[in-house]
Amino acid sequence: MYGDALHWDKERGCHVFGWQDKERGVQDVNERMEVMEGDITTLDVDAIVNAANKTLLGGGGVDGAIHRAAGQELLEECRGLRGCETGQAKMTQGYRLPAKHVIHTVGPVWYGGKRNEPERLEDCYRNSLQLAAENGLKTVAFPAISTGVYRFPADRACRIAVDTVSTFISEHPEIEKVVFCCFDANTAELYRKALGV
Ligand code: AR6
Repeated sequence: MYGDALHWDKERGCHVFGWQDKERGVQDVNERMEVMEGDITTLDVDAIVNAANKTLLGGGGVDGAIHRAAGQELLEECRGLRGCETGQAKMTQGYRLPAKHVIHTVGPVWYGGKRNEPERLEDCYRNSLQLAAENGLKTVAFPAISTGVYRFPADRACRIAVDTVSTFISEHPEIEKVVFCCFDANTAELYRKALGV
């Protein structure tokens, strides 16, 4: 049996992956994507992705939660990055987070879909994974970028996330696992629908 699902480690107080069958080799793309409901700051993965704003200096939602959990040093490193354009991604260390790195990406604000919002959202997922791959990272967790304060319709955003991630990882077997970490049951259900599980 393949026992690599995320589970809660009581002693460490974070979510970790279980045993992995190295003999199994490259897996099916669908098996390399996982939906979970919870707080992304609790995940022990190579990188969690932050749905940031262009300043990269923190904010509300998942951005606020990540900065609070990682501590002041994250903000200090972010200051040196001098912001980020919509659809682009930049990486920092994870500091006090169980995750080793944070990949900060800036999702598009939804203005009705006529300002290339879907393309910019695709860019967020692709550029974040590109950065992960370039740095030898194997496990990455995403929040539902742009679906909160930035108002991108969640069903469409989830489909874009799943399509873009599956295309990327099918071409990059070195990315072992991508987690879609949802803060609510409704979003998790939309991801399951998009994944057909
Ligand atoms: N773990 C996982 N998902 C979370 C968490 C968490 N701890 N907290 C919230 N979410 P949002 P956006 C979900 O608003 O729409 C910030 O102020 C949330 O339920 O965080 O890209 C930034 O600085 C929703 O499903 O990001 C920007 O200014 C998803 O994360 C702006 O918000 C994204 O919601 C970015 O807006």
